[in-house]
Amino acid sequence: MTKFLVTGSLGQIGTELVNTLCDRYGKNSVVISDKRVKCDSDQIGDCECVVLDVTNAKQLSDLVQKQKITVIYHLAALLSATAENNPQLAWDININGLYNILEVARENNCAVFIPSSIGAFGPTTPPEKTPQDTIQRPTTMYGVTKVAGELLCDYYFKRFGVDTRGLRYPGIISYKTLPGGGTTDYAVEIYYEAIRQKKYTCSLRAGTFLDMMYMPDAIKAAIDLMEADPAKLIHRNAFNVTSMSVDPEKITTSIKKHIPDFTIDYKIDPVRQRIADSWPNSMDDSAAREEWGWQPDYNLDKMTADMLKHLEDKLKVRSGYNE
Ligand code: AKB
Repeated sequence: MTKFLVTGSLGQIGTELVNTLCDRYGKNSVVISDKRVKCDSDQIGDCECVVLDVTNAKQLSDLVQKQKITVIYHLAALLSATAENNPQLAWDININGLYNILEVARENNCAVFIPSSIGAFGPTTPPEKTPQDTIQRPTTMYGVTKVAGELLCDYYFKRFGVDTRGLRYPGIISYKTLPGGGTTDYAVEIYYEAIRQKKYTCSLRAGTFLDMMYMPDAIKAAIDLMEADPAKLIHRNAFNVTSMSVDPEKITTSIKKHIPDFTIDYKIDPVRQRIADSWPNSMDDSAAREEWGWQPDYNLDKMTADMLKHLEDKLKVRSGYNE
């Protein structure tokens, strides 16, 4: 029987992935874990939930053996801006945590899903339509951990046969759980503030183009990759995947179609701007399309309409929003 362990389950992607896995495979097939305790939150349904610190190798190994885990979705990690403010902690969680996951997978024959990021690229990477295989010299600790993680996953597959698979996620936009400490967080906050105040002060400059993706596509990509025929996977780890390349002005234009008096102004966060300037403007995700059939369901306008509809319900504020 396939039994899933999700680490970092209370994070932005984790809260939505666990619900999808529970619906798809049954709640007895999914073990939800997070370093933070509050696992009985209604965000994560009624799947079994345990406290797990991925930097604690023994705690992790005991859990995997006791629960007879066969597939690990390893989401526990620090995001880019937080990692830049605490690089030592970022190395510990993002690299030592991943190493523990790969070791436990090797010892117990588990498959592993690992999210990499557009942060694995740097200022010398070709910024437009960034190829799957290209220069990766990131200038942030987050990026260093992502590139090292991609290489470590390739190594565990080639050397030990561990079934590692992964995606280079762009910024993920969602209405259920807020991201924490990322460079692309503005692209979530802007929708909340559009509903709450009809105005938003953005931490990144107009014209800062980055790849983004709506959460349903991010979840679909992870599950499709893990279910893909391994014989067709040439890359396995760190597939470029994207749905749209946008800047704050493009998102503003899309929001204004529903909330015409929405306005944006700018107060630049130098740490986030420096990170964003070192990342690609847009990625080429043709390898993912060719090797396992990746295709997004949402473009910017479709995502905007769905985000605003759900946030209107969630925040219960009347905004004069046009359906
Ligand atoms: C971040 O901004 O740190 C993340 C990412 C793109 O990896 N959302």
